[in-house]
Amino acid sequence: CGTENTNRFRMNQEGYFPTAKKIITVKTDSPSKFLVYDEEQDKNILAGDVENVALWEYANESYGTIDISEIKKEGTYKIWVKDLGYSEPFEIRKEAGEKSLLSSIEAFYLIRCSTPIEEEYAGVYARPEGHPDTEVLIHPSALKEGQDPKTTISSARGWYDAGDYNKYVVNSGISTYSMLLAFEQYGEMLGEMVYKIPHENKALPLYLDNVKWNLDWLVTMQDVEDGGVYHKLTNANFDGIVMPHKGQDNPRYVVQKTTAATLDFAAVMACAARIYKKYDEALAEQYQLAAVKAYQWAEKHPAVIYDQNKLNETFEPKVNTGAYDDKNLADEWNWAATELYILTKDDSYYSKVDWDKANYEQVQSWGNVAFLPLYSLAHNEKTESAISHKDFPKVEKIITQKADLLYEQYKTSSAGVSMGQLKSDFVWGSNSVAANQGMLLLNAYKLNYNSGYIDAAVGIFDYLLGRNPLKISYLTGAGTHQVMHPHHRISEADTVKAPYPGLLIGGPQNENNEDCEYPYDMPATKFSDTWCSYSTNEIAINWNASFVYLMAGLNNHFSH
Ligand code: 9MR
Repeated sequence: CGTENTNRFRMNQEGYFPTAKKIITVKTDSPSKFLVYDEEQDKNILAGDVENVALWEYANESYGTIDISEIKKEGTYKIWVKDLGYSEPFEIRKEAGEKSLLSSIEAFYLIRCSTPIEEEYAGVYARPEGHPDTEVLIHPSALKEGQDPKTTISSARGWYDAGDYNKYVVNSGISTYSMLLAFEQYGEMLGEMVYKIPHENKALPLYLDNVKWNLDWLVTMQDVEDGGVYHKLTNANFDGIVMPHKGQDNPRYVVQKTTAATLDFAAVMACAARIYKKYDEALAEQYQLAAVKAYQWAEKHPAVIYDQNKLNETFEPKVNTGAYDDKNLADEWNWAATELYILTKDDSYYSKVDWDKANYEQVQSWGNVAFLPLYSLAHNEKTESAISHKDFPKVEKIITQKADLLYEQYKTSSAGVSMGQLKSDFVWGSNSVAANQGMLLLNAYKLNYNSGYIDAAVGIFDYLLGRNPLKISYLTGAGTHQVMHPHHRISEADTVKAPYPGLLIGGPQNENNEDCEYPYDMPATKFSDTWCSYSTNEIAINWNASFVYLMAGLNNHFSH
């Protein structure tokens, strides 16, 4: 039957759900026949044609798709293609998505700030407490008139944003929301799962208790006097490669209140109030008050944009860490107003929403949250009879139109994936574009139960777990060809060889890589599994949270 030529085959390295669409991709220039070999039965059980053979423009390689969906029996299989030989073995199993879901949720424990990470839960990844953040200075950009520059606030807890040790409200906003929406929609399943995470507030399901760690920090970022929210909590400069409990002599600051941070905060607090109310009314009330106050501040300061260069011209110390400098706030206004409207049913919030002002060309990201209020509204409209709006058909249409486009890309591409069919998919953090496409598709599925949307979302899971040009699993600790050297300070500085598990790294892009040498140069292949590549190999909470959402939706659909 020919020799092994495993380099030609791309597959989901965690396996395939028995009842899902199952696509394997093969690097080839010409259409040919395939066979599927079943290891248990020691025979070929299916034959077919390699389809869609064509150039994948952004990888500059030619691929074809192999559809083996009709095999539904759990087991271990290989593909054989004429002239190419055998693939590596792969699995069909009901638990194909379990490790990805569990580990990506548990990762949000491992990256906690202000607490020791316990061996009981984290095993070899246990570590002493990082940044307590109980005495954080107010940066001169945020000092009020006459305020003592030595004033400190306590701003403990939260998740480290990424490979660095800072905490940014804008990025925390979309991350926390994605985690919360997953619970709102798949809470029954997420509430039943067993996580290696300590349980603090027993009134809450452990999943929500885990997310609360970040809400606890977010709450402290609001100036309770006026309701405004600081843009970030940060060192003046990025740290070296040190563990978080070391090198804490550098002062930490909360920096300038901005409208983006304040609106994102308002949206997340309103969403949290609605979800936590069922379990802890006092907590929900606190979140609601915080949201209302933040929104009021934003109304009084509608356009305070974060501009780090300008800030550094005016204030000392200069701040050189992540900017998250969103300049277009139409989407943040829609988001905050919608979440407050859903929570309070007060139409004066909804009257501020203008769907036509936001941009839906790309799926959600930290800088464009246009789709998030649509998800919340669509979900709550379906589940809560009290919310019913004349705009609903429009909301539904914006979501399903985008899903139809993604499905079309998935269906017609030689790569069998919606991701990467547009050049604009390959931005910094391209893997979150993929995961967020999955989140959009799953939300669209809830509206009209079009099973093609689920197929395309499965394609995203495949892509992230190895069915990609580089044949690499972008989730640490999962798959057979794993990322090993993410730009993650703790993983680099600790003594454990393998990085923290459950972290989705940023992914390939070729627009902004001044950090390293790269073996390939195309948008879909410019990637390096090295510490130096912060532009393709860093981890970040917003990327992880979109992946948690995707895996919650798929596990709920296929294994629950
Ligand atoms: O995800 C951010 C990406 O969209 C930007 O292009 C990039 C450069 O500004 O910054 C990314 O966010 C980083 C943040 O600024 C600091 N912590 C690490 C984040 C992930 O790389």
